[in-house]
Amino acid sequence: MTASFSEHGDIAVITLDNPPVNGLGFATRSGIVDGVQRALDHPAIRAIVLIGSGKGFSGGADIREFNTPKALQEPSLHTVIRTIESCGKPVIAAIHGMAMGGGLELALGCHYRVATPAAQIALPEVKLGILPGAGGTQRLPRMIGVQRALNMIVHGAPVPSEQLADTHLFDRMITGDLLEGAMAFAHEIADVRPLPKVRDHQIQDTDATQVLQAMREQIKAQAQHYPAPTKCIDAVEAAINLPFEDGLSFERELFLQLVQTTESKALRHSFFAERSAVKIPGIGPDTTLREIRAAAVIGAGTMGAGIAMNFANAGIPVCVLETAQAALDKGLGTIRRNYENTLKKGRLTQEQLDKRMGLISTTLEYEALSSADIVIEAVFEEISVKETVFRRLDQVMKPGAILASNTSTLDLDRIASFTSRPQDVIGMHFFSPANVMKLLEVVRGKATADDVLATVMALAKKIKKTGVVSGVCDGFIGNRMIEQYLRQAFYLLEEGCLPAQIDQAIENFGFAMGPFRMSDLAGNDIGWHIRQRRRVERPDMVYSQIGDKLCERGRFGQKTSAGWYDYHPGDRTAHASDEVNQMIIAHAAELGVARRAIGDDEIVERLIYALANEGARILEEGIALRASDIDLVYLTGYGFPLYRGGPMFYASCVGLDKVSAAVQRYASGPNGHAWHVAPFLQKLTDEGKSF
Ligand code: T1G
Repeated sequence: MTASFSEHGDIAVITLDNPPVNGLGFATRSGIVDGVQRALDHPAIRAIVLIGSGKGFSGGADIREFNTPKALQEPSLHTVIRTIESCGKPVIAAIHGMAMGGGLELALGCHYRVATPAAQIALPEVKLGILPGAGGTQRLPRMIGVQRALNMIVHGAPVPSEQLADTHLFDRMITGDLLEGAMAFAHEIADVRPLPKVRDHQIQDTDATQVLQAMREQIKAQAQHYPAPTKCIDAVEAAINLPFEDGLSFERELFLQLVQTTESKALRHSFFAERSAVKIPGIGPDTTLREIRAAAVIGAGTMGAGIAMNFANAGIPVCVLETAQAALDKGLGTIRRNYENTLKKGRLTQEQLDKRMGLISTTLEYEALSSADIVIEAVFEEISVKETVFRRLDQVMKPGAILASNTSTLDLDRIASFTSRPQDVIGMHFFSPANVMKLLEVVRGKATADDVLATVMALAKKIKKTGVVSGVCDGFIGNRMIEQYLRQAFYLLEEGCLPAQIDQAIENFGFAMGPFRMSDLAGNDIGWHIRQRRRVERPDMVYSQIGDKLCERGRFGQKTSAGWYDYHPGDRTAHASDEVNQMIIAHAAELGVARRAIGDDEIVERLIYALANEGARILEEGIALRASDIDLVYLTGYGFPLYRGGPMFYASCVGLDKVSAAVQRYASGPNGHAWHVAPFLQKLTDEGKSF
């Protein structure tokens, strides 16, 4: 049973015991109701304490049950709360660790609440695209006031229990043993009648209308793509204006609307995707990890400097090596400037800045790195340069040190072969700017040892990165897919579009940045070099020449104040370029292509299905462990809109039959040679499945 019953003299104790977070799944809900009934039937019992074992009180409803019959199977959370609230004996919620979502709503149904300090109190449902659906929007404002309740419900952020000690939410803060404190409190109130019910509290706030209006203003921007925040406000408004039961019904109605939305399903998908990514088949969570006490970075360029900051931010000493003092000074200057910008924004104190700078040392000598537990190479993307570096590292690094490469396109197995210890070699592909972008592709070589992989995945979490395991292939997961996306973008220019139209269509879809603004930011010459290499290595990968023509004019993007767009110095605003537009039209004429008007729908289909189709190949080759890992790469590294869940989730929502039919259609259209339905996509389509 995931909710146990025990008697301590005249006090009954119901203990939630459903690891890892006491999710209020069906069995737990049943256990609570049974426990309350047992306490009621037992004449000697005078009060009931409800307490959580393990991490905390409860992390809320069991999200895994959502959109399944179990979620609503009686006793529903509503029934549990009603049973407690109408119980003839006092029920005290004893909270430690966390009381979140349905967990907090369960506590709000109790007659009393006691808590230890530093317990995380939250109604985070809005972050899953829903709202508190078991009375939280009706009861919390009655306990802590409209403004504070609205902030917690609309933003979903946790508040430490001691910050709520001044409200009616907690009847007592317990600093000693929680269970003892709760039972002592139970004896004090055992005979108090009438039993206090949160629903009987009146909302006193005289400024409630202004507070609600101000919050509606505040969330206007996100309201366009996320329906939940607005409905959170509507539910709190009902708590102010409607009788309690009516407010409860209204909240329930809104919850049932939201839980069916694609946005909510996408947000829940992302929640679990982040937690699944750390699971590697065949490598258990009890794998012994290598100790990472000190790190080293080879290269103090943009990437190397950013990578070093990640370690300093996590409190790990890091030594940066360069070939010349000037390069070191420049790199350290970049790091200091980045920290000072954060300081100016008030997100860093001077003391923190000094501490972090103090953790970063520099050297010109490889020997100085020998005691580091991990070294990450971030030098020029040229295999001969990598070879020199890794042969040198193999000579100086201590046995057991992890040798990581930040390469984004080169063969990691080949890099590993430059050392005598390929089992210690791994890829850590950061995304620029490395100190900002959350995504870290962790590239597992053929020889990479399991404990090295597990260590780097744990290190990713420690340096606040979202680690996703990738196998070795050209472009790993993200860049391999983005290449098909860009191929389509170039072909669309030939066939009738202009950069601004394509970018606008993709930004309306929800990407932070369309392909051409993104390429101008990253540098068009990067893709240019890759295409030149590709022409030799992968003759099957035929591109439109339009991108090369752009680069032949030296239009590399923002760094040359001219790319697909024109830029004014010091201003990142992209201005449509007549020169480029004329170049595109002339290029199509040279090819004899009759340009045509192309709708935004086709633009979005061709770019996003190109991602999903290549993602299907990456799955069938085992480069990615699961489709949600691919989604995570796009959600955390490429600005894919969170409310659409990632390219694979989005394709599944559209329906793989529609996606594969569209791919077939494009395969018989202009530049159809670039389209081949991935066998795995076809297989899932034939079986009526999704990713
Ligand atoms: N349901 C199911 N599984 C959950 C879960 C939940 N609510 N919360 C966490 N897990 C799993 C998670 O997938 C992972 O599983 C493990 O627990 C540890 O999680 C009616 C309907 C509570 C702060 O949104 O914020 O109540 O990968 O790694 O870092 O209004 O989990 O190990 O197999 O995150 O210590 C509202 C979501 C639900 C809270 C703990 N509640 N969870 O953080 O551990 S909706 C939430 C969290 C609701 C009612 C509505 C965090 C945490 P695995 P973890 P952690």
